[in-house]
Amino acid sequence: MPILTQLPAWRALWQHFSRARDWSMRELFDTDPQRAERYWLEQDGLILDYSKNRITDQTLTLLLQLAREAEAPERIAAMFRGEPINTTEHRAVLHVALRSPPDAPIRVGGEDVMPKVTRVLDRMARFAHAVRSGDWLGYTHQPITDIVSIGIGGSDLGPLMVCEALKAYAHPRLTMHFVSNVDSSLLKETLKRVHAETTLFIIESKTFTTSETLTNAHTAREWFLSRAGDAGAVARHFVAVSTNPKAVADFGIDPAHMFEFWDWVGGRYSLWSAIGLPIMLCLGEENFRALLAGAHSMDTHFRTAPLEANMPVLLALVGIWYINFFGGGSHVIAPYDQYLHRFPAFIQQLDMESNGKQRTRDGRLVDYETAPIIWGGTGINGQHAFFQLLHQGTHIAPIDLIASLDGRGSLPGHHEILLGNMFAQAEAFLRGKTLDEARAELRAAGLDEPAVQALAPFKVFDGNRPTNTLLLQRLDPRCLGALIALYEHKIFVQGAIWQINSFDQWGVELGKQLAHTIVGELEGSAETAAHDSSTARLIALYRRMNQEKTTKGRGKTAL
Ligand code: G6Q
Repeated sequence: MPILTQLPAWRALWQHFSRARDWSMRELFDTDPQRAERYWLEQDGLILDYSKNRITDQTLTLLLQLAREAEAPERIAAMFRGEPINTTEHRAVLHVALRSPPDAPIRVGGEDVMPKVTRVLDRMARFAHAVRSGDWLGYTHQPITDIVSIGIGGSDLGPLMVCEALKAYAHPRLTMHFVSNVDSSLLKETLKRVHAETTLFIIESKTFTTSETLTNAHTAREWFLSRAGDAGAVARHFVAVSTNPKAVADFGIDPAHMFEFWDWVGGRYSLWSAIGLPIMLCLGEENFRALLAGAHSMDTHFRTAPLEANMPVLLALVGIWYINFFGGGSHVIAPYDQYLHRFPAFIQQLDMESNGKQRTRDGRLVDYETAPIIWGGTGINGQHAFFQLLHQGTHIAPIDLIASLDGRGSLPGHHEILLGNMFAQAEAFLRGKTLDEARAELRAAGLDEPAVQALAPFKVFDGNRPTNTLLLQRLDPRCLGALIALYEHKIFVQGAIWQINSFDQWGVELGKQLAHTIVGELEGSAETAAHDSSTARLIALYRRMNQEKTTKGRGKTAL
């Protein structure tokens, strides 16, 4: 495997950076009228304007050379061939198979996985149709009105984000609820709003061993049984999505009511699999298939387009330019669309869990930055909050501004204000405001000269702050599918260049192990293990408090 920092392109980029660090984007635009046209790409209903970055043609040439020397194209091909590129878990990485047409075989260890992908998708569609049409009845023969999805992390964020993003397409009778946090307040508040007779619970867990999900699922089942009074009714109200049929059966769900997926689907890449069942229930088969089709179209573009016209590759490379050369440690996702309000959280997991690593695939410690810190929120709200730092803070974070062009579903006048703000912000991040401009503005506002001189420095904006503008033709299932796949592949290309495995998550596994020991100690069922003095004190405090509560008769409440 090549060593990244010894690649000729890496070294050439450092030399190039010694000049590029002082470039002004204002000047780059002033001296190159074709810039916006050149750094513009349209694909699968998405438009990417990446002109407001501190790049030139030469920067891009060198970054593309870096991608080739780091063997990113070989990694991309290996993923699509179904090779076990998740090396620490010895697994293929084939979320792309889940949205692939059924007639093109994709093999994992010699087996064509497409027949089973198609089989599960068809089962999901039949089930979704039965629930949505009202044919699927609860134990008192009433149609389902509420769906409670219980899962966490990758088994929650994707379906939640998509159901929110495509709410405009939701079934009018079905209300979606997502329970992830084991803090019982979330489940309690959810159960207050639903009725056992008309609620369907979907237990979503790849492993079916995750304690948060199983605890919530057990509590939900107790709540249900306390109302239905008949264990036979569970079958009409609980289904599972998992790769682990034995654990599902042990929980008490008939495997006939389990929707399967496979170990070559990573949790954070699983919304396209049976984990997307809440999405299919909410939006219907046709819209779910449109979501898959949009993603597949982006997959085909990613696999076949030349690197220099490849949207995920270009986004990845521009990101690398800041992370590794300018030293930008964070990246902002700012959708100007309320329906996309969970998109930043979804991308946060996708990126930080995939590329938050410090060892290369062959076990060496990296000596360069990897995943940035991903953060953000809806852009228009952000303008009234964290954008201050983005304009005048000391920390420079590239920003993805995302919106849909089509304002037809919007109330009169709203969409223009929304997009007007987004375009204006992008322009302000690019141009900034010089001291002279600030002074002129204050004079024009009628301030006297001493006041102008005193205030003007505070009104200076450096500008030169990078943004990508990403426009969706409209926020529909197809465009959203393409948008999600765009980020999945961008993240993969960055991981490939950094020589890391983007598909394991040992940091997440650690949390699962650590909690296991201490939970036993808090419950009082296990002896206290050797801990540092701070942890031991916290455990002791909890135990003492908990004993006091029980003595005073203020123990745990039932639902
Ligand atoms: C995703 C992660 C993680 C995982 C959850 C839930 O890529 O591995 O977020 O999805 O920990 O795991 P289960 O689906 O096994 O319950």
